[in-house]
Amino acid sequence: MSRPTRFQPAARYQPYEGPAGGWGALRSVAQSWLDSGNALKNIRTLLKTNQNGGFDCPGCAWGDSPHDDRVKFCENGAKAVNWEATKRRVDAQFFARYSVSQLSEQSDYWLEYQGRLTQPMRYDEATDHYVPIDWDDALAMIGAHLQKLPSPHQAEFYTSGRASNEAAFLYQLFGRAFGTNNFPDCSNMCHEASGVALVGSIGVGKGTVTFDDFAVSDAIFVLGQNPGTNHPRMLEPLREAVERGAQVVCFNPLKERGLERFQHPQKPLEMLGNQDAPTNTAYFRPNLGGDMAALRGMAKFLLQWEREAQQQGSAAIFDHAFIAEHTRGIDEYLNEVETTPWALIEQQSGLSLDEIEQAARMYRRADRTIICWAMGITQHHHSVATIQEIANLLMLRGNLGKPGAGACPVRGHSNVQGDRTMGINERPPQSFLDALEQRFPFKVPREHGHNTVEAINAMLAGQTKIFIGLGGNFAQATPDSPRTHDALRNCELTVQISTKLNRSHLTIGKQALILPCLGRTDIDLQATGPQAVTVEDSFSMVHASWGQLQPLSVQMRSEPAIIAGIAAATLGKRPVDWLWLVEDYERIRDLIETTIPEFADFNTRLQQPGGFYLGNAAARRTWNTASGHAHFRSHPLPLNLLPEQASRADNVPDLILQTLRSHDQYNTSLYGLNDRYRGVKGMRKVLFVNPSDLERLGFENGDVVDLLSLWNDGIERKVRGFTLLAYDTPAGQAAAYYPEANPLVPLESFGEGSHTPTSKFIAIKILPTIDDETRRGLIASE
Ligand SMILES: Nc1nc2c(c(=O)[nH]1)N[C@H]1C(S)=C(S)[C@@H](COP(=O)(O)OP(=O)(O)OC[C@H]3O[C@@H](n4cnc5c(=O)[nH]c(N)nc54)[C@H](O)[C@@H]3O)O[C@H]1N2
Ligand SMILES: Nc1nc2c(c(=O)[nH]1)N[C@H]1C(S)=C(S)[C@@H](COP(=O)(O)OP(=O)(O)OC[C@H]3O[C@@H](n4cnc5c(=O)[nH]c(N)nc54)[C@H](O)[C@@H]3O)O[C@H]1N2
Ligand SMILES: [Mo]
Repeated sequence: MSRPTRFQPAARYQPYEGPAGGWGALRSVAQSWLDSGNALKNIRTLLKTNQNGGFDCPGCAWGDSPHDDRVKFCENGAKAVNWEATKRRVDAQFFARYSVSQLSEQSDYWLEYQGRLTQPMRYDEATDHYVPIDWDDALAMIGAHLQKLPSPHQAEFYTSGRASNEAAFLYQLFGRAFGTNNFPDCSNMCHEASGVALVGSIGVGKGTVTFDDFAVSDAIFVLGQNPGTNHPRMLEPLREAVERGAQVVCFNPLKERGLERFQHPQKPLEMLGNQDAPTNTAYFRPNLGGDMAALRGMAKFLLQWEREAQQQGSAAIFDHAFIAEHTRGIDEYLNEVETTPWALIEQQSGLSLDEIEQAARMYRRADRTIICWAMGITQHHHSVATIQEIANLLMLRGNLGKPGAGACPVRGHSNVQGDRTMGINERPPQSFLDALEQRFPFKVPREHGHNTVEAINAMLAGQTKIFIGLGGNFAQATPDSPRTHDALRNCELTVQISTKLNRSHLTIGKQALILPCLGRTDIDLQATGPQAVTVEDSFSMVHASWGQLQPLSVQMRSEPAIIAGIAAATLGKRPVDWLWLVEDYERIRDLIETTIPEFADFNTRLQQPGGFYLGNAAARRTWNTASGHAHFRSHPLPLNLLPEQASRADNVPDLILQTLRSHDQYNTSLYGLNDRYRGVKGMRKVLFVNPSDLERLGFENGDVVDLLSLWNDGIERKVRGFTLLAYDTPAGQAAAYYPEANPLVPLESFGEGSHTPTSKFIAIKILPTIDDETRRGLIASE
């Protein structure tokens, strides 16, 4: 055996017994400091995370209390900062050393670990290397390609959710002035269903709660979310809620450690005493996709108790005043609840009626309830219906628009919510387009643009010729990886505006450019001095972010400067003087202020410590729906969660698979190969399986297998060499890491009304891995 290395470490699987946070978190932060090669500088930088005058954490979109100045970073925020603020450089020498084919052989972890992209590069087909290109030439090349397109709809403008408000606003203005609404974004794969569902139910596609609501809530439900890894700063409010006697009720097929116990790494006494505290009061483990059935069951209990209360003349369960004044559609909904059979609810949810009743009792007991959710809810076929069921449940007891209550889709990327507010949206509301048209002298395109799945299809079909990525890793984050890779390769030109090297720089069109940009931690110096950018968190708080570190190279440019450069090279000074705008970002904010009403007095309000609240009409009980009311939306429970294309009499799935994040990753960026709370070290190609399933399928813990996804379209979707790990997951429900399992997600398998790939529900078969030698032997002997 060869000696273990950083990129091929020794693998180990051993259950983790500790709490979330704690010493393990401190050790891991220390390791990431050391790994960054910038330890001293980064410690000072970290203390500026989420502070006034500091920068917004490039990690998740959880908000902070605007009232205190405690330390506001967590283990994974620290890892995100150290990952970005590395000293290592991917420069011209690096690209001279490795050809694109050679780089393609490397793992995603290796690629990002190499460091920050420091100068613009152009792909040279003759040598298969990236070679340096001047900024002016690179921008001119993009402009020339865009100008040559027969139709503006042949370009895709992708955005990942780290882009600042300023960058996002310029980007959409440019794309629309160019003539298209083709703005696929990471949100299409993330919380799209939340936006669609909430707009339909309450007229606003955002969460209605703010940070302060958590402190006065009687019950907090956490559905389909793993905050211990993905939103660690949420653990503190959960723990505080438990301490003051509120209910914290979790729905998750897996026992996630962060939702069980938390030791605060920034509280020395607690650390010394090795104390921890619980983060839940009840934990239910539904089947994948079973939440809507569980919520429907809760509604059925509430309805039963409401009837009993009416008969006995006791206090009502429903908030009749709220329902009468603010809502429509209750009768239809209650009929639907009534006719949903208990047997279907039990079978689909995977929970017993006792458990559902217990959850319903907790909900009933609370005067103020918040329901939080994330990817375990949004990445299913019936996500829009499930989220509307969440809204229905909230409305039954008037849990919208009062302190301590409301809907809380916990967003992913740090500014994914802000990007949508700025108009990164392939189907923007007409009011937004009207406002643009009033403010700017050009005809705003009105036809819907492409979302992520549609963009991939358009590239596959050869309709789209140019792909521009404002951040992200389109090649790896998207479903059906081999097909997505083909789609990118089908383009004439692919352009990636990025901080770090990833597979999207290696999966390219006939021509390709890498444009290196500044990240959140970097000082952004423009003609008038250092600039702040702004972001919006999950609670609709907008605040400024000031970079702290000297950029690694003078050749890196800010995202707004790059977009302005592309726009100027394509459109000249139409409809604005792009280059003048980026001399001072206050000028961009003035434009935002005059286009988006919530941003009145933007530059002035930004001075407030902690930023300012954008407001949320639904939280004020103003319903921006056609009827002016909130709506109960009635959906029948799906009879069968398995889509038709995945069920064939002769080919029933072995397991249903969800794809999720390890503790050492930020989406496709891998900070390491461990998943501490799940006990996994040095491995990522693993499949977590219930021991009874292993037995049923004739495998053992540790066996290496191939995974095949079931979808009747003649395309083979397979990943090879996954290690089976016996794990505490409900029978029939397996889990694997994203992005390794993405080749299994069919492009055609997406949410109804959301188009979000169903990354949490994939029907699979398990086959013993047969190496290529044996396979060839088998074929030869047949
Ligand atoms: N450190 C770190 N932070 C991050 C990210 C990261 O990768 N790393 N990513 C960011 C982004 S973009 C996002 S969107 C968020 C993602 O945050 P999460 O949504 O927490 O991310 P996932 O790892 O996809 O976890 C999904 C959780 O839902 C559960 N689950 C899966 N299917 C179901 C289901 O059908 N029902 C229920 N009830 N539960 C289910 C899984 O067991 C798992 O606990 O985090 C953001 N923050
Ligand atoms: N199977 C499966 N697939 C999924 C998911 C899942 O749960 N399962 N989750 C989905 C979700 S929720 C999301 S949000 C998407 C994420 O999709 P993306 O947002 O496209 O992917 P990331 O991995 O976050 O992108 C990482 C890259 O962004 C670049 N980057 C980092 N910071 C910056 C910056 O400040 N500026 C710029 N310009 N570039 C930067 C770096 O080059 C880095 O390599 O993936 C989705 N895909
Ligand atoms: Mo996300």
